[in-house]
Amino acid sequence: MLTIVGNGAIGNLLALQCHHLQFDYRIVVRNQSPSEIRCQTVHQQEILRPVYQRSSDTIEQGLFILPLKAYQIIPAIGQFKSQLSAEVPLVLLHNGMVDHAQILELLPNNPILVATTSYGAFKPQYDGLNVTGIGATQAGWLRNSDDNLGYQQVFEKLLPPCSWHKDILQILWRKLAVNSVINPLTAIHNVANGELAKQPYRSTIMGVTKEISTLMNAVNLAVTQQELFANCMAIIEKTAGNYSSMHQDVQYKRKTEIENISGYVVSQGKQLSIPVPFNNELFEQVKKIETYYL
Ligand code: KPL
Repeated sequence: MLTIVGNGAIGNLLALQCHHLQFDYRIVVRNQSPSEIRCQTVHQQEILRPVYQRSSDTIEQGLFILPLKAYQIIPAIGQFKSQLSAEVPLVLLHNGMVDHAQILELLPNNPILVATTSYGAFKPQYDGLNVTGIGATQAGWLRNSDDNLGYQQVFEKLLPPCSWHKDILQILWRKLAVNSVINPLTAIHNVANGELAKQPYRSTIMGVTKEISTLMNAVNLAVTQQELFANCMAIIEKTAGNYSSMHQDVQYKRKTEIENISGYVVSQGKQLSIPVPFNNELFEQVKKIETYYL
């Protein structure tokens, strides 16, 4: 049994995959949710009739997946903590960074898996799901227990191909660099990801990636600025036609994940006494945009 928290785009995509794989799943929701979801995947159109569960029931077994916005992760763990038995493995699936120390303290015994995916999905309307790109998933355990191989085999079928990493922090920081470049720049300039390949953005992308490589090296994560820069440019090219999640958040006047992306870089810069003016500037600009509508 898999429990999926919330019916965001990735939550619904996971439900659809469970349906295809004939995995027993529930989506935990607080509010009235659509009985049918019209799904447009890369290959076909289909109707998903999701299985829902009210948020008050106890969760005793199976993966407990949190495909949420980064700023919703810790409040959700606080909310479900008393309903989760200590053996239930959690899967944190989000953009940006969250405070892992706080999560490990909130849940002192549960196995915790962290994953990042490049699948593209959005909800064109309340009862719709558009899957815009088949991506790949990278995962690793923040806290493991000996008998989690079975869970690992289930998880890797959900958003394949899935690669496993002992040093998941390295992966999360590299994804953070991609998000720190693409998300704020596309939101501020109101452009699709591909526009960022143009010359005027180059010096900012160089600056943002230089600062993040310096921070990574300071916390003993081996990387070069050139690697981060090349990886960002490759993702810009690969997702050229897409609008980033932050661009969409701004367009629909929703809270963005800027605190967990550029904001995280800024807070690490302060903690390590490393100046991060490029990231700080992007952080301030997105915060300013948010103040117009939040
Ligand atoms: O993860 C993304 C996002 O939009 O949040 C990227 C990789 C930038 C793709 O758009």
